[in-house]
Amino acid sequence: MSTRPKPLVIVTRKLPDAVETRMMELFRTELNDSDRQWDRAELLEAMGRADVLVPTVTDRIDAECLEAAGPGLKLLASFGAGVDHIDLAAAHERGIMVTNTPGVLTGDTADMTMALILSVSRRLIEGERLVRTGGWLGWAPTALLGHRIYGKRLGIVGMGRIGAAVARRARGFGISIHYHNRRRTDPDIEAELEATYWESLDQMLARMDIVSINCPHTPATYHLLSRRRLALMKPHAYIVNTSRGEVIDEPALLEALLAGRLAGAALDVFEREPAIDPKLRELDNVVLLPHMGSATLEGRLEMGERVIVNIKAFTDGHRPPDRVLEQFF
Ligand code: 8YV
Repeated sequence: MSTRPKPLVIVTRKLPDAVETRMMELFRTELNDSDRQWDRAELLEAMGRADVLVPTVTDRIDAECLEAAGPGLKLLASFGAGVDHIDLAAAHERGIMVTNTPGVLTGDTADMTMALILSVSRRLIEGERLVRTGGWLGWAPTALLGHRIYGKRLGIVGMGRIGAAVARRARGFGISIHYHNRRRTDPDIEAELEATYWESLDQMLARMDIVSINCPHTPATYHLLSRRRLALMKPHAYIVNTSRGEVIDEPALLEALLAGRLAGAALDVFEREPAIDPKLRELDNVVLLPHMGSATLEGRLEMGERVIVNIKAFTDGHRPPDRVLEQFF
């Protein structure tokens, strides 16, 4: 029997019970039962003690935070696919590995993207609010008319795993697929999706009926949908974001919506979550969700499994499968 002490794994937020229980069995684990988001001092304190930290999107692990890492901290096993809350360069400089949970939230996030496309184009939230508030006086031929999505053009910004999953679903709704990506995607996938590649994002935006943001937030994609680019979109177009708020210049988007230069927006993510401009909340042609694109129990369990696999591989001296390499970002 090995007497090697188990590594101290500190989890910053409440995870599903099954995930936490397995972590307790495998590692020396500290949980956050209250799920209260830690303040900076609490996060730094945990960084100083942990061998492995399991952060989420709500923990900002920047260079200053990484300065507080104790000598034992060797792995940030993030619970989530996006890693823009972690300063990857600073982590790697300190010899701290970063892992994430890719793949397991692809379908759920793509489903939510379709739900948002339908919600904004078919005015679901407005209709629901009307019924719920008792304001519905009965059917009328011209009440709550939305727009048909069949036959429309969808421009996907970022054709990675989630972008392709959105495309597959959208095809089932009779939508034609267009995309912009740093690199043109595999010809087989392009053929399967009958997708049109646009090297120029500007050219694509000017021609789409619906635009879906599916790229990660990196220094290169910050405000990719800038004021100038939003102005290229057609006034009847909808924009949907299930990626990261920072990819869209949010004040510029609000201005475009207020000026009627866009038909609507459906947003699951925001630039300064959970803060949202009150003016955005007043608009009827905007659907607002609280960052719940991947929020299924099944997905959260699978994310937890990925985190455990990554920690276990690392502590057993193997290479964790979901290492995030700095050069990808
Ligand atoms: C997660 C997400 O819920 O994984 C991501 O990148 O944006 C979300 O779907 C969240 O990040 C968990 O940390």
